[in-house]
Amino acid sequence: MANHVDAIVIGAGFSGIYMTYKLREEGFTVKTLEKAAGVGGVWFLARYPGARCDSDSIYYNYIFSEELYKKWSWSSRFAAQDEILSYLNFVADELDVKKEMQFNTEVKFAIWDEDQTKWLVTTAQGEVFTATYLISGVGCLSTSSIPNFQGRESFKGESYHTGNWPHTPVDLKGKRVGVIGTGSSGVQSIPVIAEEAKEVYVFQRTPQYSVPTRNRQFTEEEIAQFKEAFLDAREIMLNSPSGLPIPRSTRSVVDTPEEERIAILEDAWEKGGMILNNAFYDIVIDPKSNELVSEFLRGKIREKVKKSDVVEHLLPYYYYSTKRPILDTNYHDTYNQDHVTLVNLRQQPIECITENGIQTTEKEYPLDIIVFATGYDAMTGTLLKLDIRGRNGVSLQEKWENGAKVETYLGLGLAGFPNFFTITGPQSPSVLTNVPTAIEQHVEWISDCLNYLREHNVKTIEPTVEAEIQWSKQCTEIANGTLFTKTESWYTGSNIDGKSRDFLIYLNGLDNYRQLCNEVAEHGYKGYQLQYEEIKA
Ligand code: N01
Repeated sequence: MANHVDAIVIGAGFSGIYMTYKLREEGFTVKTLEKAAGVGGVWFLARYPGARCDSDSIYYNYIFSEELYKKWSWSSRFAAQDEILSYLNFVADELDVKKEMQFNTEVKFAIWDEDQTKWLVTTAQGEVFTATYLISGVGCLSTSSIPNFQGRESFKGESYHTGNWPHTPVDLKGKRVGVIGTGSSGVQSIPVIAEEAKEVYVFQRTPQYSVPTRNRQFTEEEIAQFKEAFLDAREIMLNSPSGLPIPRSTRSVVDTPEEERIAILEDAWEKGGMILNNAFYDIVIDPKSNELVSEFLRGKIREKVKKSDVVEHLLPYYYYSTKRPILDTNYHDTYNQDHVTLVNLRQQPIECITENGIQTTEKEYPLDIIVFATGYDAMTGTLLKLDIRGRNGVSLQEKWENGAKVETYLGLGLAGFPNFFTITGPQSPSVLTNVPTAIEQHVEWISDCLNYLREHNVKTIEPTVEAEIQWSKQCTEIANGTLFTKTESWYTGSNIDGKSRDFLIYLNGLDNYRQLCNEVAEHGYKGYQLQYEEIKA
């Protein structure tokens, strides 16, 4: 049949590239449909000034192949967006997967055909494909969100979202630029925008803790050393909770004597990167521990910001690390510059966007450019937009009650949606790990699963309702034992107006999760129901 393949993969980012390769190598036919004009996923789209990875580059890559790893050399400790995009193109070319990919093709609708036991996939461009398996590689942060500011359309200047930045340079020179939002994207972009713009206005709702990246260029010798140490580093990454070569910490903040605690925090601060938030095991568990670390980080902000009337507005008081930890280069120092103005939205909320700029309850800020660094409809946003319908035509929106009741099994599959898999889906470790490592684990598990189905003449696989309920309950219980659920963040869905609050990340670590997934497979896909092909006599 025309346009029929064994598997359709949605998205050509980190997930889609590896999934496509893996299945093709296992002898399955694959078609990968990607909305954008090239590979890269979020790294194709988020081209804002200062966009940079905040996992160490030497770990923010595929580790399944030593040969592939050794062919690529990162230029600096934290790679910029264009280098990561080049890397993903390099991998896609090395693995020769672009021939399985169709770009500028947006999946709009997918429905399970009960009679044919196939997925029927329709694109916005009007093409129809069928596939035995449907695999989502859409990522957790791929639907950018602009809050519904009144009057947004009336603004006469330019406006951009960090997650959907133009492919041609935006000229900021001599311009008055307003940035709304101080998450990772805002914090990375504000110092870079301030280097060029004439005036910068930062519209901040919640101040942020931040740790320096300590980014620097690598030397030839260092690159050679990383490559030499690859196998050892990979071993630790595969067995660590974060997917980084940082073993699980056994140290408690409160139980560590003050002098030693400060020395550990200072050392992590000097080293930069994600070391600090991984230095103790109880930062997101014990409020007292959290407060000690939070106060340490507030102290750093007080040291950096010289303007006494500004610094108080920049001090965060939420539990550190319960919003995604942020790394920065010169973020807080930027407020020492006279052309940078902090607007505290807790004191003067945005009333509307006008023709000329942003109107708060206190005044109008005239602007030439507005940058929306307002984040993403994370975890479920993109999946819910796709219009996926399982058995009996039931949509994902209906199953998940429009986000009010999200349940999955292992973040990998859904009851009522046969032969459907979600790479880094809700309730898997996903964004609380080094994401490429989590992606590899899912891709390999899915690929093994499809091999098993082929070898055992299994027609369909889907989680049982009971397994899904148990898994979801377990994820919620683990999350409720932490401070994560006590903070408003995109982790909990509270960044999107009207979105239900839920914590959709499995928090017991990638190491434990990997083991659980392996056990499920070893026990003949425990928690799934399998429907076998009828063998004709
Ligand atoms: O988005 P965010 P992001 N009025 O949701 C504010 C990944 N990432 O794009 O905190 C005013 O974190 C909102 O305020 P508040 C990374 O996982 C990775 O920055 O809700 N303000 C917040 O300040 C990251 O965590 C890299 O009070 C409003 C900001 O907008 C994730 O993407 C780089 C508002 C949104 O922050 C998302 O980061 C960049 C409103 N109505 C991103 N609504 C790497 O380096 C929202 N805000 C790998």
